[in-house]
Amino acid sequence: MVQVAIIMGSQSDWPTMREAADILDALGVAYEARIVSAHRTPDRLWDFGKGAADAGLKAIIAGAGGAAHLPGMVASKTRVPVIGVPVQTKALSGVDSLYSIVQMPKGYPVATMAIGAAGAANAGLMAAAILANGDPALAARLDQWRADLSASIPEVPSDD
Ligand code: RP5
Repeated sequence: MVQVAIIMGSQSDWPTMREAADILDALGVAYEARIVSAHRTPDRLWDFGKGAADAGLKAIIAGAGGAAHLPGMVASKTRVPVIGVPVQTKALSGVDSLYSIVQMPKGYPVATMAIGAAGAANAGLMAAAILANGDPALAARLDQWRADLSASIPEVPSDD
């Protein structure tokens, strides 16, 4: 069963959100990716949020840019943990997206990542970490991924 959904406000968000998908692929975590816009497809958003828990989702990664209402609106419709990714915008460099996602009112949390590609990759890791709590094999793969990253960091800077 697919336990992670990656949703985004627009096709234009996919190059960023693919970073989350790549991490989940690397860790062997199945996911579904869908375009669900808070403004352009509000009915799709409502239906997705309403059905998320019954569909068996354990984490939702939601990325949007600008007036980035998608993560917060999904969080208002489901208790499934929502991980928000502020997509970097041209006009305001993603600060608009960050503020739109991070300032949720008490009661409806969104776990907000950094702006852009790093935030999307970390969203994938966060979703994997949530699933790893109940999946020892995934926990081992995530531990190995972290150890590999650590081992890849040189101790001495290079001029090359
Ligand atoms: C938001 O508006 C989307 O999440 C996207 O980041 C931004 C721009 O969308 P497009 O005009 O590129 O479709 O809803």
